[in-house]
Parts: sequence; structure tokens; C-alpha cells
Amino acid sequence: MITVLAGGTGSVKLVRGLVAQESKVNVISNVGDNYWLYGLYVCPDIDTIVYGLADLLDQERGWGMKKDTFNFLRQMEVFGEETWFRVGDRDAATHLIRTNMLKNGKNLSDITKWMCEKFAVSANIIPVTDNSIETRITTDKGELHLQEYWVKHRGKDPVLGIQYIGADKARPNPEAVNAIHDADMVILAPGNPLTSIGPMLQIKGIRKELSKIKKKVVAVSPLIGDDAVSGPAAKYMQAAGIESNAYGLAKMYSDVCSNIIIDSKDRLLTKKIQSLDMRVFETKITMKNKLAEDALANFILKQVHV
Ligand code: FO1
Ligand code: CA
Ligand code: CA
Repeated sequence: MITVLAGGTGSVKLVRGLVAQESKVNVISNVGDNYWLYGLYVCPDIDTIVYGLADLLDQERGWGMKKDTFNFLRQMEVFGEETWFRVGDRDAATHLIRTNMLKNGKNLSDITKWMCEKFAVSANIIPVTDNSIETRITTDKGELHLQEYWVKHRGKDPVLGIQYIGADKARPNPEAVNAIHDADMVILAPGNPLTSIGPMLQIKGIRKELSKIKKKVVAVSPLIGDDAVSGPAAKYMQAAGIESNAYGLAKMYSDVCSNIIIDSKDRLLTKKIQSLDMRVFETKITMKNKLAEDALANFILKQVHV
């Protein structure tokens, strides 16, 4: 049994590759970029993984449902609402039904399980906590919700800091703690280390459980050289005072992780990372197609012995 800690867009390809090869996969999902929109509770990272595994994800964008339409959003615009967050019509149904279930007293874990059933997803997707965590970005113009910073303002302002509101008080999902404890291997997916994996590591019970079994924890770098394969990871790392390369990542994860997979192009960093008492594995980390997803998943499952 393997357990993956995952964000959304940066993580989903590897998760898909792993699920194709392993019968029992737990996916502990970030909730830090969940966002209330028009009274609907949107969980981008959970939905990206669910849609990705159900083959419903818009692959090009990396979020939302493929071939979705945007009539609902257009009507909200007619009503004078802000429409920078592009929820599609089918996607909106997911948020609406989830919000109704929350209002009826269900927790996010149960709702996510129900969604997995509805979408015929076999992996066990576990929100890292049923409490609220909000990732906020401080810029020179003030503090914004991650979605406001990244989607509304297109991530253009300099980042001065990152906060995880509620993370210190959040109770780890007991099922997530067990999934870490019982796993043969725990994988930190190549999601954004500050905004996808970072919020989960801020939860004390999660961090502690990972550190206990860190010999079994394998991180996959989302970076090549000093930049992310995609997205703003490098910018956030620099803002957090972390060297934006595989070495900085390894150092950031060194309390919770003893193994790291880096791109072969980064092999000059291997010795330096090994000095952190980490095992380093070099391979191709980009996943441009299904074949590459399977290859990286296969490499982790077959070449990395923990
Ligand atoms: N990302 C965007 O860049 N623009 C959007 O309009 C957008 C809409 C959206 C709707 C539903 C959903 O689940 C995700 C969506 N995302 C959108 C992606 C997502 O919010 C971000 O990529 C991450 O949360 C930041 O890591
Ligand atoms: Ca995300
Ligand atoms: Ca970049």
C-alpha cells in the first residue's frame, strides 16, 4: 500500500501513473487553496485529483472538467459578479453538491469518499484535515487568498511571505495519519512545495507521523535547475528564503523525508543533497504524456527501495 501527499495540477500526473500500477493508493489531499465562491465551496486540489483519475480533467489547463461549458459563469457576469475564477457548468455541480452536503453536516472526508464513488475513482482520496486551512500570500499590496493572488492577480506581484491560516490548530485527519503510518512507501508528489505540500506539512500531526517513518518517504522534485517544471514554485521558495532548486527542496523536506527523486539534469546537485543524509535518485521528472507518467511512477515503485 502506498500513500501520496498531493496538491492538484503539479501532482495529478504522478498520482495517475501510480494508480495505474498499484492496486491500493491513498492520496492525502491539500485543502489550503480551497475557496468560497458565490457561496460554493471549491476544493481545487481534491477535484483535480478526482477528475484526473476519472479521466474527466481538462489536461491542457490542469484544472476543471474537459469540454465543460461556462454558461453559469456568463450569467453571473450579467448579474454583475466577478468572474475571474472560471468555474465551468459541470464543475459547478461538484461545488454545489459538496456545499449542500457540508450544510447538512457531512464532513469533507465523507463528501470526498462519496465523490470518489460517484466518479468511479478507486484511489482513496483523503483530505489532510476536515478543518479549514487557508494559504495566504503577502505581497507589497497586502495579503491575499492564494486564489486571489494566483488567479485574480495572475501571480504578478512580488511575494513577501506565505501564511497557512488555521494550520497550527487543524486536527489531522486520523485516516491520513493511519495512511502514512501503514504505508510501504509515502510519496511527496511534485506539487508546489510551499502551496501544495507545504500546508500539509504545517499540520503538526502530519509532520510528526512523516518524520517517524522518514526512511520510507520519497519526495519527487517539481524543479529543474532553479525553476519549476510549471507554476510559481520557484517564486514562492525564494520568498520563503529557500534556495529554489532541488537542494533547497531537499533541505526543506529533510525533517520528513530521506529520499528524493531529482531530474537527471540536476545531477550536479546530488552530492550536496546527499550531505543532508538523503538518498538521491536521478531520472526524467517531466511528464508530458501518459507514457512518461507511467515511467516515473514505475521508477519510484521499482527502483527506489525503502
Ligand atoms: N486556475 C486558474 O488559473 N484560473 C481559473 O480560472 C481557475 C479556475 C478553477 C476552477 C476550479 C478549480 O478546481 C480550479 C481552478 N483553477 C483555476 C486552478 C486552481 O485554483 C489553481 O491552479 C490552484 O489552486 C493553485 O495551485
Ligand atoms: Ca493547488
Ligand atoms: Ca517557471
